[in-house]
This record gives sequence, C-alpha cells and structure tokens, in this order.
Amino acid sequence: MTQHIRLIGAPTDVGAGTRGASMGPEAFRVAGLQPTLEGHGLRVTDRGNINGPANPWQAPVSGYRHLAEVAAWNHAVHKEVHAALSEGEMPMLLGGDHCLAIGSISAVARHCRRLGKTLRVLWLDAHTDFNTDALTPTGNTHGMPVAVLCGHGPAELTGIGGVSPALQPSAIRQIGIRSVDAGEKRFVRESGLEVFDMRYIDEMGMRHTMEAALAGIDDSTHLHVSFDVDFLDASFAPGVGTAVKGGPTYREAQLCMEMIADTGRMASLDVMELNPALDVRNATAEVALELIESLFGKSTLMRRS
Ligand code: B3U
Ligand code: MN
Ligand code: MN
Repeated sequence: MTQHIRLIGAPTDVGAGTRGASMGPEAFRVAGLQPTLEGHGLRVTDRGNINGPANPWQAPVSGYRHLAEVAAWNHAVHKEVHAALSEGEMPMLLGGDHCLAIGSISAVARHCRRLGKTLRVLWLDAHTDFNTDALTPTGNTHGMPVAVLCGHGPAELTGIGGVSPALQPSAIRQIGIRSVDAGEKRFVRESGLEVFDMRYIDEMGMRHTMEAALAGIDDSTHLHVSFDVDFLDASFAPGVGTAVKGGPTYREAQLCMEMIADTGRMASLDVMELNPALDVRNATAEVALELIESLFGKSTLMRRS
C-alpha cells in the first residue's frame, strides 16, 4: 500500500530561545519537500499551516515562557496530527520548535491506545529535552517536551491528549545526545530514559546504535520519529537555534535514517527546529530533506537483504 503523507506546518518559535523556527515549514516547501517525496512514488498532501498565537517574547513566569501560547499551539497540533492518523494518513509535522512534539506525540499515543498498538518513539536530538520548571535554565519549553510527555510539567501541557503520562520513558530511545543541563541529567538518569549519546555512537558506531534502538520493534509497533534538526553536526547543518558541535556526520545520519526505513514501521514524523534565519542559502533544509528521503526508503542502489 502506498503511504499517504500529510504535511502539517506549525510555524511558531514560541517554545524556543532564538527566533526563526517559525519559518521552518516554508523553508522545507522552498527546498521542494512535496515534489521530492512524490518523486519516490509517495502520495503527499500539504495541508498548509496551522494557526496559533504570536510569540509574545516574554521572560519566564513560574519557570515557563509563554505557557498559554505553548498550550494553544500544542492543542492545535494535537488536533491536526490526530485527525491525520484517524483518517489513515501519515502525519509529518513541520516545525516550528520542538515544544510542539507535546501535541504531536500525545496525539500519536492517543491513536495507539485506541488501536492497541505499541508506541516506540525515536528522539533524534542533540538535547534530551527533559527539563521541568524547577530544572530549566531558560524557561524555554522546547527543552521540556519529553518530560511533559512522561507526565512531568504543568497540567496545561501534560493534559493534552487526555491521559497523563502520554508515554512511559521505556517507549523512548534518544539518539545523538550531547547537551544536557546539570539537573536535567540527574532527572534523565532517575527516570531510566534510554539514551544513546554521542559517546555511545563514537564507541559502538551508528549501526550498532540503531540496532539497539530499534530492537524489539515488531508488526504491532507504531514507530514515531521526532527529528530535531540540531541532531546533526552543526558543521553541515547550521540552520538551527541551538547548534551543538560533535554530532553525527552526514554519513552517520544517513545510516540512521536508512535503518529506520528498513523497519518499515515508521508511521508518524516530526521535523523540528529548522531555523531559516540562521541558515546559509537553505542548505540545512536541503540536507534535512535528503535525510527525510532516506527515512522514506531512498537508497543508493538497492536494499541489502
Ligand atoms: N537544555 C536547554 C537548551 C535546549 C534544549 N533544547 C533546545 N535547547 N533546543 C534548555 O533551554 O532547556
Ligand atoms: Mn529538541
Ligand atoms: Mn535539540
């Protein structure tokens, strides 16, 4: 069956510490996202952009910046992502900053509960995004979505999707991690999140890392990929708000995506944190698009059996 992909743009940087991710969806369109995927035989519908409140650019209040606006955007994302899944299409959320994964993944979790599917989330990121109001050094909610999805955060966010926690830490595998705040690190350890950090990738290689992260996936698994573009090494993907050096190389990132495609189980996707204001001639959008092609099964010659 041909996969039918539904593109959902969420043009906001309301959860970020640097402005510009709000332009991400349009940069992907300019890079040719839809025709490129169609060129691989995929069906793609672009639903345009979700609307939401403007970024008020205020200081944190009780540990959070823009909580009301973040909640409004995430409710809207939840609704659209859930509608796509209910109508049998594969949602591809175009961020927007990574706080929107709260809306997206809570919708995926709700869909999985209804169908009795097992959810596995692959979180490709330089950051663990596991801060809380007490731990965050910034108040930016794009540093918090994983904690919120695991039930740690304000009711305005943990309650999106109706059931909190939306996820157990055991459903998540994080890959590419290289920047974790001090308190956040303790909380990650305590919560038992499975993190394949850059040291793990350096020592074991991307192939072994992905085999470990994808272990246990079967026919009943709904695989969700949350791709924060800052996962990639900043040397070839500079167009992100919080670039961190020492990330996966282009080849490592390609292998990561190819091995996800080989499972045949990816059923929803977020592509987040692209910041065209910091990019160079849309190169980061283009590189992210090349990786998305691999996620959908593009290979140089043919798949190895
Ligand atoms: N951990 C820091 C920085 C950060 C997290 N996610 C992004 N940046 N993109 C924070 O603000 O929580
Ligand atoms: Mn992130
Ligand atoms: Mn990140």
